[in-house]
Amino acid sequence: MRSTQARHEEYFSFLRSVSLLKELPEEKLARIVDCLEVDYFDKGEYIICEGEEGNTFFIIAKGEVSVTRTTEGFSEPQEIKTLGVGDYFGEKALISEDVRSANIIAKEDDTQCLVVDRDNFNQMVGTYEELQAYLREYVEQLSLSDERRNAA
Ligand code: WNU
Repeated sequence: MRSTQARHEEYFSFLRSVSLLKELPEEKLARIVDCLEVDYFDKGEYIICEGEEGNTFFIIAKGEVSVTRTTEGFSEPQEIKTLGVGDYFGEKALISEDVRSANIIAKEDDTQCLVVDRDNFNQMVGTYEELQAYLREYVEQLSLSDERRNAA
């Protein structure tokens, strides 16, 4: 059995490598590690379903996921992109206070995600204006590209 200490150090250094979090001070990052949950998904499993309510933010620690979304003119949701280790998702529902705007589907067995709940997400970004501004801008861009895709 791996010690709590070892687990803590492992996730701490992993989170430090995530570009979004690289500026966070040590104690902030350590707090996030304390509050993390790890979720495991098999290939084809839905991590997020479009249209559902969501209160969590995810960081991929292992594996790959596919992002798909309902698109005008297609009967099936269309793949927008794939994300891998160190990428994150689920920020949009939290920031826009809206339902999930896309599906996230595991592409591999034993895909692992670090899960941060809304309160801890708010604590994480809330005190950092740059981080907040960055994510808000990004989320706005996502809405625009969603519209563009549907108009195409
Ligand atoms: C896209 N349109 C929509 C991605 C991840 C993080 C950032 C892009 Cl900062 P949610 C579904 C999630 C959504 C996003 C993610 O899917 N997503 C997209 C798109 O073109 N969502 N509507 N690309 S990957 C991605 C930017 O995280 O958050 O809570 O759940 O709506």
